[in-house]
Amino acid sequence: MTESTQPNPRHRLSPLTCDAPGLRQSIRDALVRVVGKDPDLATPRDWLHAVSFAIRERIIERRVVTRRQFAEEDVKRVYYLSMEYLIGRMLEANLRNMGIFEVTQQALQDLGVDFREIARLEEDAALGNGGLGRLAACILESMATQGYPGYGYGIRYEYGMFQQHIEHFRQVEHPDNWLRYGNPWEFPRPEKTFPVRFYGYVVEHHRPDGETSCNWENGEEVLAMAYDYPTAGYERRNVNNLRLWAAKATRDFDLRYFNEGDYIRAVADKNESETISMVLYPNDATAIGKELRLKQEYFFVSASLQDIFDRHRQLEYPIEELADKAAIQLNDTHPAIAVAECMRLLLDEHRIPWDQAWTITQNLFSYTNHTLMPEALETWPVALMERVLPRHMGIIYRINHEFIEEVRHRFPGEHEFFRRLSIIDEEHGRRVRMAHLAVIGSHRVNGVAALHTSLLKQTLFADFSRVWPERFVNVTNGVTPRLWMIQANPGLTELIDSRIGSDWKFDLDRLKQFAPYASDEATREAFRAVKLRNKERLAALVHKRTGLAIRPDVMYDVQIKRIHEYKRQLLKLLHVIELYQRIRDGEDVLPRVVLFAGKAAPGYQRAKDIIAVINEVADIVNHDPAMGDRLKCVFFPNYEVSSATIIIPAADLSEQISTAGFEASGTGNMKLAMNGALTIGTLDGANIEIRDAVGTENIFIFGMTADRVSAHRAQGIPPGAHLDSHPRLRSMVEALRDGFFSNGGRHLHAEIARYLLEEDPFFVLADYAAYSDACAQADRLYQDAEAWSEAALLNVARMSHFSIDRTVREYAENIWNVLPEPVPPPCPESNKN
Ligand code: B1H
Repeated sequence: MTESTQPNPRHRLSPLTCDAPGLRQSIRDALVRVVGKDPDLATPRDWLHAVSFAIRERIIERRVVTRRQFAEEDVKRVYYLSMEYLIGRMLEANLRNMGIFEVTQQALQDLGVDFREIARLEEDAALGNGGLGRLAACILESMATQGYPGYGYGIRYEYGMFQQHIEHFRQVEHPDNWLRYGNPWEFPRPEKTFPVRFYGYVVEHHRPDGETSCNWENGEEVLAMAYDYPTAGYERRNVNNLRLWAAKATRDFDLRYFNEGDYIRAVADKNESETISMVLYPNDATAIGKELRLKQEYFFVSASLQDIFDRHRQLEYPIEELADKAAIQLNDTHPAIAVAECMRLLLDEHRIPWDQAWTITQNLFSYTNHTLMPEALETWPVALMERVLPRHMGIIYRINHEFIEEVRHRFPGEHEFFRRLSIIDEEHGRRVRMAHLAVIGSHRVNGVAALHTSLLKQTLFADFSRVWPERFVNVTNGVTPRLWMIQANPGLTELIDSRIGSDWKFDLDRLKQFAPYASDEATREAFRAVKLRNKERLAALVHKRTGLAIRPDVMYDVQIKRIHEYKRQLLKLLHVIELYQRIRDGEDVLPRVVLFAGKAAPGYQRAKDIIAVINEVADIVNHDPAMGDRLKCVFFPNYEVSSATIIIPAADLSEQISTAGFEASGTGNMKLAMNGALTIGTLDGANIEIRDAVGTENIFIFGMTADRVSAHRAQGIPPGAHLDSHPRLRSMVEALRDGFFSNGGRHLHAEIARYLLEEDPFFVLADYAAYSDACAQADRLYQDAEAWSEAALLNVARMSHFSIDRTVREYAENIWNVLPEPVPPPCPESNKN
């Protein structure tokens, strides 16, 4: 596939029809001709695949149109490099964005097939851990919706995020073999392969122009093969491409053994190089220093950059203009080796002098930081980098040298400062700091919420921000309203449409027009009816997944996110224990369902213990007759995008209770507020901006601020001291310690109590009293159904700032310098449905 700018007139496209008869025909044809099944014998999964193939034909058609227009119009392209894309199911999202959801349901019904029944058979594409991966998926969708020429690049993991089972209260990980039944949404491109080298050595050549160029020789080569996932913008306009790379053994690699006559070994060994794209590392917000991970990072970066350079060449642009025609966004430091790889390609392949290559590289790249947590900051041992990527290590040394020379000149004599700025950390056994490489190699660095960006400038990148204050900018995260409102919450969507029309779907700012309806009694009543239906839908799913029956007519209080100490699931669990004790003491307590969901990294023992304790407490609470249906505690297993679309619209209260200063942004907080859940949260991440948007009276803010947290840490108060002024808290922690809730895991409960009393690194006990008060405040407001509904509706109407479209526009205008290039909609004859 070349990037031709001259469409051949004989290659005119005649779009497929999107009316019910046309779709019906396509689905039946796909069932027989692509899936290969007699309709009389087809299983629900066969129908799922048939409809998916019928839809993908229509999407790829729009992709061809989009690509042609980009080529004709000479657009600047954006390349988003991310190790993670948490996409979820594709059928319904594609149908809705193609504007053919209802008509396809109709076509299926005509064929005697129930859409819901087949749609739930689709596996989630779970190629990500959490917020960072979901953000990448939202950004791609928004770039397509708004017409930005955006390309996603990542890895086609054979196994995505593990499937979480709960056995004997504990998390057990099962492999996520998501491609088992094949994947109708992908277009394999066996002709699109690039070699990626590892190991070997560097041979230097001194060139006549005084520059030295290098050849990286020997070592091993792996092939990266492209799989394309077309990504449809809302209302069938632009279709962009997500290109995921899979590792394939090269033929050369096999040949070594063939020559030795060991045919069987040659074929069997293919496996080894193909392990590179085998599995997603399931560590959210934690770096892992494994060689395979470094190889994954370089593998997809090298293939992506070769592809980007190739496209630039095919479009016949001079290499010197690369940064005028392309922008590359690094999603955290995971693809930061791209800075060195870009330099390698410019220096060694294109023979560009260093200084010119460096200017191009800096203009090309920008970097998003997603966390300040020290354990998430990637550093690689110099020795490992030297062995796996010897040429890149050389380039990194030179980048570092030139950089330190520059600052030496500007800040003479500040040796301590240079040491802190260096890409090489000399103190922990010589390591390459990837964040430093990313900052030095980019023209812009952004944090993902206002507080996070300001902390970045004060802490992690304080030194860099002295060197380049203008380089650091904030771009607050957002979420796509197409998935998180329109698809997830059709009831709310219909209610909004009935009041303000449907323009808000294209421009979330128009949602503001919905605000006056918060004081309209009929709208509030309709809102409560929608919530109730959403709760019934969730209750049915909870029953199916856990066997537990929950009432739909009580407050749904949810904490749904990765399990992590800093996110403080233990704070919520203590509140469950408080409510339990109060009910046992005969107090009148507002009935509620507390729902937790989230995965723990398999190697993160504390997080796994937290899951076990939640499940054991839940088991006691749920089976105690004294609770009389007033308190249910649910651990919803295997939280993923598709379950989030059911849980979020049913929630009343959104738990965003991280220790202030630790959650870079959060995006679940946005999804929940948009769906009319009230937030109970700390002044952390985007919570602060959510408060500013919805109004302090429509959110429950509590606890220490980030500044207070630092001061409190400095004071060194023993955590147990917080029990002295709070007898209830004492009895709760003691119940835990003494194994009141334990079901065989007595030791575990005692250990969690000890951890809180003696360590409590995230100040659960210090914040408990404030948290409990905020919960009580929420309960009081909930008892006034009208006041609660009003606040909930104001949350919905005032969340427009958190549309991912606003986020993407900020990147486009302030960082990428690209313009949208919307493709005209298909001609009306082919558009009827
Ligand atoms: C976020 C990560 C992350 N921050 C390392 N950092 C990973 C770091 O596999 N790894 O090595 C994986 C993920 N993820 C999250 O990004 C933040 O915690 C959220 O606060 C934020 O909303 C989200 C999107 O910006």
